[in-house]
Amino acid sequence: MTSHVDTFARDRLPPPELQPEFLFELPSLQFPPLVNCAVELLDRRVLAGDGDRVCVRAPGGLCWTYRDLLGHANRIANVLVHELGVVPGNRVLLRGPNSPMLAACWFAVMKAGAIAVATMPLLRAKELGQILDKGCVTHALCAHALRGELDEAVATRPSVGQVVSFGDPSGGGLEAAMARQPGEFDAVATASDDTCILAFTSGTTGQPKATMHFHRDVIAACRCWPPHVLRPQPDDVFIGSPPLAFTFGLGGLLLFPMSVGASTVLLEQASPPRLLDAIGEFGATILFTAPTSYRAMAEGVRERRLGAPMGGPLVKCVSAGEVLQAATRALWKDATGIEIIDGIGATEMFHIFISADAEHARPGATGTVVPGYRARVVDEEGREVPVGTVGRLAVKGPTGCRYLDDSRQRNYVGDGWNYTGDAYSMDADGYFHYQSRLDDMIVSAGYNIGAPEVEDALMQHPAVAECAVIGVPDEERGQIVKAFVVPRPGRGVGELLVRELQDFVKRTIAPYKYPRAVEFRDSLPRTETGKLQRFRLREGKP
Ligand code: 3UK
Repeated sequence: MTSHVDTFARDRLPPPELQPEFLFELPSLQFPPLVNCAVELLDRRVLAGDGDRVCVRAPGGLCWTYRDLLGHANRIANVLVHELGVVPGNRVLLRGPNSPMLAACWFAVMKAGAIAVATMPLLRAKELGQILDKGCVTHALCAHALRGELDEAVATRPSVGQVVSFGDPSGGGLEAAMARQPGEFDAVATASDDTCILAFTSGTTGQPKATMHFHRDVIAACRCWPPHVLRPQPDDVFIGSPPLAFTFGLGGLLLFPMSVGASTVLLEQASPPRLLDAIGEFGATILFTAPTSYRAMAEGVRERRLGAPMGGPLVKCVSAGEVLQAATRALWKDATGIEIIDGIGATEMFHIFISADAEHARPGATGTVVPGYRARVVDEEGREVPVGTVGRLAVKGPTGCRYLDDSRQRNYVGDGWNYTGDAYSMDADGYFHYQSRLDDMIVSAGYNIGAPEVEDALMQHPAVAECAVIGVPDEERGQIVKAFVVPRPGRGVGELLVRELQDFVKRTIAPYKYPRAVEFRDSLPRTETGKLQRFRLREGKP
């Protein structure tokens, strides 16, 4: 059963034997054959009498209730179907910084039974072109200010039908079309296993992969980690930095707040100083951002009294996307009094599957498996390893990896398990301890050394603002540990500091892990989602 007239996505699902096993053991994960995630999150909220509650806010005074968001989404859905000819199953590219209009576009695509292909604002024509091709995109809705790179990519691709702008100061484009349309739209009765988003992996290497997620996956994500770990309340105010094009941001800043009738603040600009300002201005209670951003914000936070222990309303802080070093957790707690909720998620899994709330957080561990999921650590042959042993992380749950038409499906899924590519160990209490990406494991003179462990040690030194560790080829040892260090402002760099850092690491962790090479840098290469690109350092690129 499907609502899709355009069967592009269904025709490109991985074959059944290469799909992971899906688990629906929780009572809240029993899905009927027909489900539309927008109806669940938006229409039902208004029908249930919450239409006047604040849903989305943005700087400049913009404030939409759930009823407002539904009305805007309905008008856009009418534009898509009646003016742009979108049929269920078409791929609609979305491009814009986080904003209420982008959220309305996302819900419109869901209600029309189409497939949203949200893209990171920083992408250039070349990367957008890869996405247009891979997703065989048929239509696009794009923030006026970001048209340039998209137009360049579309110019050589006649298969992309219309591109419509929103936020055009001349008042034309999508808003004008919306004004011609009614504010009611009956959502397409999508199958629970109709694909509704293509999420491209933020990937630190190689050709982009498109992961496919169904309507039921979106709802499943809302019913696992949020109620069991985050436990948000209807009066919470969510805020944060990850783009809605990143499933971390889509869940944390749009779906999860709406799943409890809370409100969310969408910021076009969420650099650490702006995010700090906005937390205060909007009285945010729940924050989503990445470890680097917590480190940067910790500096400027003290005088602002943001966290509850300091008299501010902020109570919950979520970190994901990259390992949260014990040093960063301590820095943030020191500055705000708040214990960070760490969680590992992946685009392939949609959202977080191992995590711990503030009460159960343990420095140096990501957490325990989220209800609805199973996780284990296995060896090369897929056999579970003993407690305390490092191996490959394998997970399964209600969501899982489906790459669109991609031979790399075999690398991520085996025997029904999803392999995230991370080296982890599990302790006797069931806490999972991140070691490194499997390909960031350094083997030096026969020792296995996880890059993040050395980074964590370095980060505890007062002269270090940021750092990255890689293995570089070495005749004698196979590889040696090399550290790239961004010094704190005002720190003189030179041989003396190199020696000091090396001795410091030797005293902090096992001495054989110390960086034999140290190079100072002004900054480190990162993806738009804040992930360190160690491969770029390995390639010797700046
Ligand atoms: C790494 C972490 C240690 C890990 C994501 C939350 O990051 C997300 O998705 P991506 O596809 O990357 C997945 C990979 O990132 N990672 C993420 N979180 C942590 N490593 N500790 C963490 N807390 O290597 C993982 O395999 O970009 C995160 C929700 C949704 C997401 N898409």
